Amino acid sequence: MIRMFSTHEIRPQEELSESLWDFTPLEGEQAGQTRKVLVPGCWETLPGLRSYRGIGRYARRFFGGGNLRLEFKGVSHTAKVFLDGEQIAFHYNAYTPFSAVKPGVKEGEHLLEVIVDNRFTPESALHIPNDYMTYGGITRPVALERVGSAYLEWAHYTPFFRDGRWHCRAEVCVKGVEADQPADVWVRLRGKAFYLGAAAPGPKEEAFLAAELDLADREILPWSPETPRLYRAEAFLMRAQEKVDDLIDRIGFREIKVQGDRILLNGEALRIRGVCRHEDWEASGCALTTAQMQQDLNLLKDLGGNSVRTTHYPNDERFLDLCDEQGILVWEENHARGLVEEDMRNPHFEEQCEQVNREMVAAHYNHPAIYIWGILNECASETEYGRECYARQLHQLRSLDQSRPLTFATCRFSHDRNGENFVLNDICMDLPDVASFNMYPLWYFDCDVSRFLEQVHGALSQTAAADKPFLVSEIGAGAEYGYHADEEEKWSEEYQAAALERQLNAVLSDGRCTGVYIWQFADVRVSREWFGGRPRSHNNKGIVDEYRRPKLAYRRVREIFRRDSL
Ligand code: ADA
Repeated sequence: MIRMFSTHEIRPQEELSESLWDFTPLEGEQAGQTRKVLVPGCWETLPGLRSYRGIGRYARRFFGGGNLRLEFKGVSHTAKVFLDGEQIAFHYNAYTPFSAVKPGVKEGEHLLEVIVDNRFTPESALHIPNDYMTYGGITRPVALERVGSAYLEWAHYTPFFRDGRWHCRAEVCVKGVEADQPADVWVRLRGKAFYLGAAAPGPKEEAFLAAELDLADREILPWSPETPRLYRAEAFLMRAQEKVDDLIDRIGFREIKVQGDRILLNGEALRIRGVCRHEDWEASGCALTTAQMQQDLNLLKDLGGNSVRTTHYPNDERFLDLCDEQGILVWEENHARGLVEEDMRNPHFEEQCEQVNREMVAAHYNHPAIYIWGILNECASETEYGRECYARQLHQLRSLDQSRPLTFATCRFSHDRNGENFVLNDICMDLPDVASFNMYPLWYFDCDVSRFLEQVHGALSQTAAADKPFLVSEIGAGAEYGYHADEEEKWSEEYQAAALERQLNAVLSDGRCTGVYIWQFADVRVSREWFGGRPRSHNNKGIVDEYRRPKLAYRRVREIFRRDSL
């Protein structure tokens, strides 16, 4: 399944995933040995390859012809795509989609090959050894499409409320494949068709059209977490009175605004009870099935939670679709975790971040569930060079999307071992719309949580973020599933449950706080190469383990979140 709904009725689309491909590791003990594997998937789930970091070749045949467009929703982490032996695409980064078009392909059987690389090399600035796994493989769906002389690359919809009613601005990108007569560009929303104009982009060129859609005579129900109403929005191209291409999406009418220290959704202040979540399950690596995604959301809802932070990268679109449908608010962030200045000075860093930001917004713009974009989790926001990077990326995101606030999760502060004498070292607090802090009182240091929050607020009040909304973007403690001991003993389920109880009670009773994200939802594998490693090679701060078995903390969080939601 590529999305939770069909994105085309006119453009022929076939899913090439949910099928067997030939997979061959090209290095290591199994080099050259080919076997059948299911795509999407991670090679770490295959016997003998649990720790394989290297290059692999995926191949399958398909029938087709004409102007072919291949869309990969995610390959981890570098992909070279070959059609009948000719390279047609190169893409870096596991977490954003990419596509390739090959015009004039002869009807018949063709060979598609993808060379996938998950090694940590100097060319890779964002995938580095880290506190989560960079898996290997074609980890998200693959679609094969047939397009005409031009096709719809994307269509973005921005709902806004003005003069007592809903409006929507549509912006469409048409991409050219072959020279042709202009095509008429239309959008249909709430049963009304709107003409945007004619487009005739040359081969590989793009044409942009935009219009404000007058919906005055249509009933529009807003999208909210309680009533997540979605409407179908259909962009299409016409030639000689005939539809020749289409792109279907779903939108929700809602506006996000920052007012004083609150984040408002359609005028109502948000209260976040969230979890930080990696795309990671023991049996699947990062290539989750739709059922696993929904299982995570079932647990979140059972907890009384209302939000997910997509730590630390853009997520699979099916997951975002599920959040749209169920009113789960999403903090989606670009891909970067814990980079110090030296990492950020990697000559590829800037260009690779710029690309993730661009691809993330282009692909996920229409999801009403996404209420905020985040960048650069715990990177060097305490240095002048880091500040330049933060400023540049926030500027880029603002130019791509003016409809959502921006934030980043910082940990650039220092304090004593007991959490006293807090000093804020972050020099970027003037840049985001929302100030977000990752903090670990009762885990990495011992301190009364409310006392620690007081110190954070005290330091923030001296900065340009004094009156901005404030989020605790991470808080939590570790526990090994099944390890029971005294409540005072770290790594026991008892300790984690008691720590989270104290942490959450303090944060949720702090009137200045818009909400909290627990670090983290589930235990995840960490890359072996990441400095000292972690017990079991997992980050064990999940309130469920990697099989989704609840720890004691789960029940405690459930009581607190449920009480808070009343
Ligand atoms: C950081 C980081 C997370 C994780 C966490 C931890 O705040 O953002 O990715 O590493 O710490 O478990 O220490």
